[in-house]
Amino acid sequence: MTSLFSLAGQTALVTGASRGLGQAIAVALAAAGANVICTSSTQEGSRDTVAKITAAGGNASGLAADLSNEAAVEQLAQQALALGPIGILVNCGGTIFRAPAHEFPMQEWHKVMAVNVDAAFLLSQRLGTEMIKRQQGKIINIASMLSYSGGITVPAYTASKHAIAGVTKALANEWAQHNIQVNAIAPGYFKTDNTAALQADTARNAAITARIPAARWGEPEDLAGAAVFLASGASNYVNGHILAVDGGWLAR
Ligand code: GCO
Ligand code: CA
Repeated sequence: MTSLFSLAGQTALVTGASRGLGQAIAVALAAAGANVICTSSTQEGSRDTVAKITAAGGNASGLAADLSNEAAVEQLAQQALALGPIGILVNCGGTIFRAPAHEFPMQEWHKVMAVNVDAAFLLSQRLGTEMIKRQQGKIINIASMLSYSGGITVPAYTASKHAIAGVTKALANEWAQHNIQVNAIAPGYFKTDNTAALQADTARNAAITARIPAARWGEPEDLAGAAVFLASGASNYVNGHILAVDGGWLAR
């Protein structure tokens, strides 16, 4: 059973690995035996994550790319592929911008879509092409509770998270025949930088906590099991699924 979940001998690329959910996922995949390429927007970004993995006896390295820049994403894909076959891609890098819809700046709209959707699609396409040649691969996208509902003053983020859920299913449909499993994790409300504004807002914090059946916010480590499952052979017949890890939020 342990071997079913083992990632030994695999290389994983995790975007947004400098902190928060991406860091926890990178650490979890490394603990399951993967060699993890941690990417972040700056050179220093993934240092902390690489150090954590190395200190725990795992293997990791870092690459930098601004996911809002298509040419940089293309370059990241080529740099990563030059390091050897990549069997696992986790598209975790994301951004959020908060403003009411009637005054939402289009520049921010395009940036959110570029990072949360375009970069994930382009990396999936480039790494997926190599996975098709090897007839093996795992792609994990990070969806959201806002893949299901509209959110409050985060229209671009909501659009991007509905879109990434669709991309997950579209790629799963095309690539399942190549033994590539494309799935997503939909985190509930987690204590990360993304939700800092919500945690700090006493009323919203209380409202959010009140509707989580588990009665607490998620900690990044709560994603470890789902990430390892979807990256491993244990999920070889799971395709196009969006796995909510939300303390029951969607069930309420
Ligand atoms: C919000 C939050 C969400 C969370 C998360 C929920 O404004 O409602 O920031 O976007 O970050 O994605 O799953
Ligand atoms: Ca937004």
